[in-house]
Amino acid sequence: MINQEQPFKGSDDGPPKVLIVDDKPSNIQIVHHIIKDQYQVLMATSGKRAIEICLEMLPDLVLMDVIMPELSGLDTCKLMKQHPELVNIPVIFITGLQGQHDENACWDAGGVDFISKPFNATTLKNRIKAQVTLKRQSDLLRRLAFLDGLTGVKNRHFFDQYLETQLMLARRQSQAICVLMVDIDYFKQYNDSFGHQMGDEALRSVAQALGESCRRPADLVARYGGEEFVVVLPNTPKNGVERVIERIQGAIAELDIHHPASATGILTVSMGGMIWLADYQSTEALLGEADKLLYRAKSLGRNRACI
Ligand code: GH3
Ligand code: MG
Ligand code: MG
Ligand code: MG
Repeated sequence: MINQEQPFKGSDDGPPKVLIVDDKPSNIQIVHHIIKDQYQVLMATSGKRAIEICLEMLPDLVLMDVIMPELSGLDTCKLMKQHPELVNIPVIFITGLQGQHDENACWDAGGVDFISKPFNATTLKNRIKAQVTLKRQSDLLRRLAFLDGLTGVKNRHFFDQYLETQLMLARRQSQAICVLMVDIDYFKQYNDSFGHQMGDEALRSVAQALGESCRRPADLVARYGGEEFVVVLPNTPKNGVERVIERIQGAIAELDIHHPASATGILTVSMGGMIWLADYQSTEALLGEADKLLYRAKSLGRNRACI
């Protein structure tokens, strides 16, 4: 399961964020003192609070005490591994427990490393560094794997997973969800008139205009293929969809891309938007309906939206 950006969120600007979780504040202070110069340090004295901070701050690493009242470190880690947004955050256990059985329990809970107390500060720093480096590299790869190279918006692969997740959420919460197909009008002729490089430039501009028109964190713009984009608007009823469509049309008009084959003289798009309220079926069915509506917008003369 994924969430736009989200498993892929986790910014790499600024020093990496490390969350220290321990029910004893004095233990937190010891580790804090060792790592505070290299990392942005976050702290939690309970498993519950740790999860809240993880969701809010998306740390690059968690240093987790094992024995804590209420939610243990092991259970906190297990909860993180079940959470789509937190599953990729590595957890290193730091504990006074020594037995093989205790170590195994940490691996089983989903930990990536296990450090016994008392620990050597240099070893601790290096083991943290190894995991944080790995995390940043895999974040980067995940981001690249889900981006369209030409336009910089998300690619089809990401869209497929995102739509699946959002449909599930919408179904569970009985919310409306809209999928909007956006296709550039007479784009073959645009390429024929101005060449592929200008065509690519126009695709990038359209992608940017779409991104600026979809403002909620859960809204997604992706390149579906060729000169076709797709927009997902979770929890958006019809009037909200109409507003987004108007913004898209405004933003594309504002690009003011000269296009002789277009009736208006500038590049335009046609859109087909399918809104589902309760009768959710498959993602394929939803896309099929949106595609039919796009086709209708084309046959009615282009530069319009059918929803
Ligand atoms: P319609 O208004 O019916 O959508 O007509 P159209 O010409 O836009 O549609 P058609 O499907 O006939 O052609 C799509 C064109 O989009 C074909 C190709 O020239 C162009 N295209 C697709 N992908 C790319 C790309 O990555 N870069 C460039 N420059 N052009 C592309
Ligand atoms: Mg403890
Ligand atoms: Mg087209
Ligand atoms: Mg097309």
